[in-house]
Amino acid sequence: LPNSTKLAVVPFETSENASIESQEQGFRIENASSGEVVFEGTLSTASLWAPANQTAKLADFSELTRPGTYVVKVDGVMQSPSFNISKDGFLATHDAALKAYYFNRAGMALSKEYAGAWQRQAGHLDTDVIVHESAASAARPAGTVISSPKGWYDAGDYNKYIVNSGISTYTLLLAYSHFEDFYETRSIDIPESSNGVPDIIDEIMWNLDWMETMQDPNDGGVYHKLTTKNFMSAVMPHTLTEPRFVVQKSTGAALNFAATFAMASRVLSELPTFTAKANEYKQAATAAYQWAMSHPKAIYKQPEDIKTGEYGDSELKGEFAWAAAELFLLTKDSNYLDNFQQFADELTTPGWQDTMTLAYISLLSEGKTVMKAPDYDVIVEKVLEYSDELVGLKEQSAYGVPMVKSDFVWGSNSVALNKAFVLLQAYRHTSIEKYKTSASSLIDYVMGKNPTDYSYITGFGSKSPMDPHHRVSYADDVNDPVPGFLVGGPHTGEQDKCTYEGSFAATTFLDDWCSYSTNEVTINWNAPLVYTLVALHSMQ
Ligand code: G3I
Ligand code: 9MR
Repeated sequence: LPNSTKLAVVPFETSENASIESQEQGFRIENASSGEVVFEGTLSTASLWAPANQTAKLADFSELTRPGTYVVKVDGVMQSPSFNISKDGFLATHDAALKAYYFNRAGMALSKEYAGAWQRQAGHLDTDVIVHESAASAARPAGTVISSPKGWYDAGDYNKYIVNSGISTYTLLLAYSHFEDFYETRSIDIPESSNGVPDIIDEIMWNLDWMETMQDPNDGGVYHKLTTKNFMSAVMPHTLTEPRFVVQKSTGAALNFAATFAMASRVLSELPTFTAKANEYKQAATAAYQWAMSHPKAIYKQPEDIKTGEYGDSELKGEFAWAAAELFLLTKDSNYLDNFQQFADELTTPGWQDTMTLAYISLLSEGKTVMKAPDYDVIVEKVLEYSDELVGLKEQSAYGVPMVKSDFVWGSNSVALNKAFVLLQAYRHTSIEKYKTSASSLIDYVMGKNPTDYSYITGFGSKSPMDPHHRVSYADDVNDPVPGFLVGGPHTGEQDKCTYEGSFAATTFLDDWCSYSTNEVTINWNAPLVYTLVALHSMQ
């Protein structure tokens, strides 16, 4: 973006470039087509970025604000691919990141009109889903058939999981609620685009409709997931007919559900078309919360015959805090605020397993008028304290990015973007530039300013994943993967036993179907991508 901080990372081997290191090294920015030099500067001193075990210098060309297409050059060392400076630079990526949810819809045929080359038949209608014995109750004994259609496929696999559906849907709802004006008119070209409802809400409804069916109306409990017994092979969804099950009601699922539906009720109550839904969701959220309070230790335990994604979590303080905070904001009932305060703890980077910070984010955004000043001040203080910690990490980083070794877990790219997500809350609240700058360093990172040179978003950038672990992308006959998906990113776990080239935290990445630990996609990783892009675009 024209006014953003602009940094290029110039990596080099100390031994090979000894002469370069000993002198002040210049860089320049050239117009990509004419070669005209539009900016000249000096590289920073070299330092080590531990996650990649790489020595790097930074080229700061923030002062260049003129829109255009450019390259960075350092004589004898490197020339970058071309890149644009443009006020609309993030729009196409944003739209694709949101549309990725449409591409992952279960139970719907994707027509050529909206899906283009990635058109496909409907898969998994999920109108006959079996209650697994782990989920049996008096009202719904094992083998009972329920209908649980729609929703988004989780990821590269075709199952649907409540726990990470919660944070995904929440983050998109927050994007809508913070940038309503943008979404009022923004079309991503989906079948509902002309129905008078913002497209992001239409897309969210596709998943909420599914999630709602995962609640047992008899007791308010929520099934952990809807799944086949095993992961299926990589074929198109409509060819698969193996039975699907709803599995065990869990405390984690109930709380994620309660938080998401409380938030959805609050946001939708402001849209006239959704008055009835908003009321329905309020009941659903309340019932799920009550179920969780009376079943606080129903930790999900994978039944022996179920082998798909576990999303297991035994530490649920953050989930309790988040659900309580959302129910407080919805109902203004101070008992919920007391519950939040009872569970409240330190902030961490949000993720499907770590939802504590989501409670703070919602309270920061909506709590000012309904909380006592000292209580609200604590929320502000905590968010800023955590954000300052991230800014500090960025300032110490040779890559100019608040990512340290321990951030490189399965889904490291979503760690990066969820950090951006938190930093953007600090920026919205204070308008202090350093928070936005740090957030934008993280979008730069996933878009290619990283040691693999990959833009980790399918379809975007000069080098982006071509073989993500995404069954549709693998099985269809289109060369390009379905666009707009953030892949998981590097880490050294190697759970899939593929052969990796890089061997450090930030370099162990493989653009191959084989690599589900670094090159899969999932709905909860795309959500902070959508949020970060719309936020940086709108707040530039
Ligand atoms: O949280 C711990 C951290 O404390 C510890 O230091 C670190 C060291 O390894 O591990 C962290 O836990 C990791 C956890 O993700 C949280 O990030 C686990 O090692 C890691 O194995 C785990 O990976 C999860 C993976 O499933 C395997 O269970 C991913 O988060 C999760 O996104 C992924 O989800 C899968 C679904 O199961 C199936 N569908 C696709 C989806 C995406 O790949
Ligand atoms: O495709 C599965 C992916 O969605 C999961 O994230 C991953 C880890 O749970 O597992 C993948 O499935 C693999 C399975 O675990 C082992 N056999 C190979 C499967 C991939 O083809």
